Amino acid sequence: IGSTVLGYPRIGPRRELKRALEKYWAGDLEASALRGVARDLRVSTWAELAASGLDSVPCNTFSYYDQVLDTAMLVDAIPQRYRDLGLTGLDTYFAMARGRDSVGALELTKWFDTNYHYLVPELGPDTKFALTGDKPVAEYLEAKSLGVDTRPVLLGPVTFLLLSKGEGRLDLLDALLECYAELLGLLAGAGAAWVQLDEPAFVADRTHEELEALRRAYDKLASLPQRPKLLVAGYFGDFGPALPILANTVVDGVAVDLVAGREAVDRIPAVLGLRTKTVVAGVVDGRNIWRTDLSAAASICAQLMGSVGELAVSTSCSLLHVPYDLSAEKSLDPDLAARLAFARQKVDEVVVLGKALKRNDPALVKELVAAGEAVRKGVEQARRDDRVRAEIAALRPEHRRRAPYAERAEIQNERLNLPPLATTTIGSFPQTGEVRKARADLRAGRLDEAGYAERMRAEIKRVIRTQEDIGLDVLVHGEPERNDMVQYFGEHLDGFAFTDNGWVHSYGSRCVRPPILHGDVSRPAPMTVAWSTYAQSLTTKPVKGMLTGPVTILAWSFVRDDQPLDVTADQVALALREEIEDLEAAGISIIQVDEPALRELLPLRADARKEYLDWAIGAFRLATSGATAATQIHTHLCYSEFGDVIEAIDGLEADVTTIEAARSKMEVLEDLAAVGYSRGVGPGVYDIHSPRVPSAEEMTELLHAAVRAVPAKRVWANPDCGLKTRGYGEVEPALRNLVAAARQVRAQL
Ligand code: THG
Ligand code: ZN
Repeated sequence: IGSTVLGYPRIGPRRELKRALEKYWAGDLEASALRGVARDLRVSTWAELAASGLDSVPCNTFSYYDQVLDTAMLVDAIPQRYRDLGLTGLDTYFAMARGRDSVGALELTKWFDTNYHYLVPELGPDTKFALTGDKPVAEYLEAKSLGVDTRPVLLGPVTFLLLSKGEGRLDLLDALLECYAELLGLLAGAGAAWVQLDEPAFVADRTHEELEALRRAYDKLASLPQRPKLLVAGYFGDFGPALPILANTVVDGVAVDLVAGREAVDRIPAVLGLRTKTVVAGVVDGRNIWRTDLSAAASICAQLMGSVGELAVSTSCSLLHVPYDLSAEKSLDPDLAARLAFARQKVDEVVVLGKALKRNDPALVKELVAAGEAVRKGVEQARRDDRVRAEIAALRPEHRRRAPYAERAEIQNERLNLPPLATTTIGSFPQTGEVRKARADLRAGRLDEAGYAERMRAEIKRVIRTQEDIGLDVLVHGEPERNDMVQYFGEHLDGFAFTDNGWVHSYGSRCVRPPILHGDVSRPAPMTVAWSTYAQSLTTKPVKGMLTGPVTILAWSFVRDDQPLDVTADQVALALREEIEDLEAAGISIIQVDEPALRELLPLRADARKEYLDWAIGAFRLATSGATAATQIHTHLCYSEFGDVIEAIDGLEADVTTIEAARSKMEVLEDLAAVGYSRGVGPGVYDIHSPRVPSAEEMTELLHAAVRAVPAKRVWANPDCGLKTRGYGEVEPALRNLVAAARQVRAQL
């Protein structure tokens, strides 16, 4: 294999696929034209990777929507309700991804600890796998016809089952292996020398039964008479016990993540089975955007070389999680740009490493050493702020502690005088065409700062009037000034930088542009105070201040890797602490600090979780504990199942926690009660991820369920997330129903 990458971005260097998909869905593009755009993207990716000098180029890394959904389609795991729609293959696929008419989409959830989301296949006893698709074979042949002999990448069968939902899904392994066996036979027949099977589920803790399933799967696939060589890839952490298991099968190679799973370097030489296998060393970080210290990476490879069959070099995981090309960036500070590598640059790093390992070329060795020195020097030149460092050094436990809750609750109740089941929203209101246009006009210079602020104030006024008219108890300013809840704060803090085109795939056609957290963080000026105080000046109802928490800011940024994350989190927390102080001084009585990504960064292996939660909770508390007892601190959590981190939610010590629960039917309340959570809680009673307007009756029922689990004076009535992605046509009636529901339940108390 020599040198390779485990995968590549697919949305297009200018988001061509996003545009084509959205046009196709709107009915403005033919299926054939969409296929043409997809083909062009595949062709240019293969051409670029082949020309870069990689020894092995991956294929089947393209997807119209999601690689897990592709796998479900490949093996005919299509739930009956989608078949019944009677659509073409492509439209059935999109119906599963996005829903169609009255048929909802498959569930969307986080891909391991990344900000990418995959669709969860639904399996059951009725599932009959059959190899009905040919996407991997077709892509392999398509590349071959262009003169590029590629390595098809498949989601491995065991990880596919583990990521799916359905009782007894592992019982389906043998049937699924039949499909994989048939597919491997076809790929061998087409000429594929290697196939990559991704099994990232095994970098998380797995039961004995699951590890046995892995052994069984690869014993079976490796014993096929006619098959390509098999490379099994584990990434986002250390392969752990899966490594010796795979080493004892007759698969031909394993790809290991030596960035997130660096510990494996010392264990590999002791795994005797690897002495006859190819080990693909993932030494170039596939998830972050810093240049690799190539001399350090080369010495890791050198350390492994004698103790494995063939040593190859690669990225730690697919490059899906980084932007395409640094050379598209024209406005980055040159000193910072010199420290960065996006997907295209990481390919070059892998190629250089691969060459250096093959021949003992002094010029290449010099290049590696120079690259290593440049990286280390760049890190030393990172923005340093001695004031921030002194503050961090001076932190004491009392900086993370507020007055006791009972005391806070009494003062806050007196100050706010809210009814039981107080109604509120999570923060954002629909982003109208005018708001987006104002932002675009500001960026393009068609609108000056003053004109922009004028438009934003007009929007805030409209949002406040709307909420008063609906009769909500606690109002928000609606966040028209925010493009993204992390990007906005990054733009207002020192120590962050922004890209023009650094898009990273989030799900489907959606992308985010993570800020780059490259130096010590501080707050040069208030970030939200003007908007919040303007909104508060328009009403006698309390207006919530709205901030994004330190963990979420880290999770959704590219973060410096030259110091521990907890130090960086505390720096962000100190900046937020100053913001809270300013909001309080300006008369804001309720401040919400959102942490939707709290669960996302939870380590995949249980033994690392406590350490993470300690610093994550510590950073949140550092941000919020400067608030006086009279200020009510809210937090908001969403996008995850929170069962694993319920105690941590209690540990945040927020006065009120609003949490996505419309779908899980209030179970989260029982979970919270079980760990002794005794503060305010707003279980979302309106699922904003669906365009459906919930009736007052159904929200009344959910609120009744809530007051059975928690005393009414601690319950809040709110939607389960921000309203940014919805339209006013749905939001207004839904919020009116919400207020009616709360009033009705109150009347019956
Ligand atoms: N911000 C960031 N990460 C996130 C979310 C977020 N991860 C989890 C969740 N929310 C993902 N959800 C979305 C929802 C919408 C979009 C992206 C991620 C989205 N993106 C626009 C697009 O692709 O067209 C681009 C937005 C822009 O112009 O900045 O709509 O809220 N960081
Ligand atoms: Zn949310």
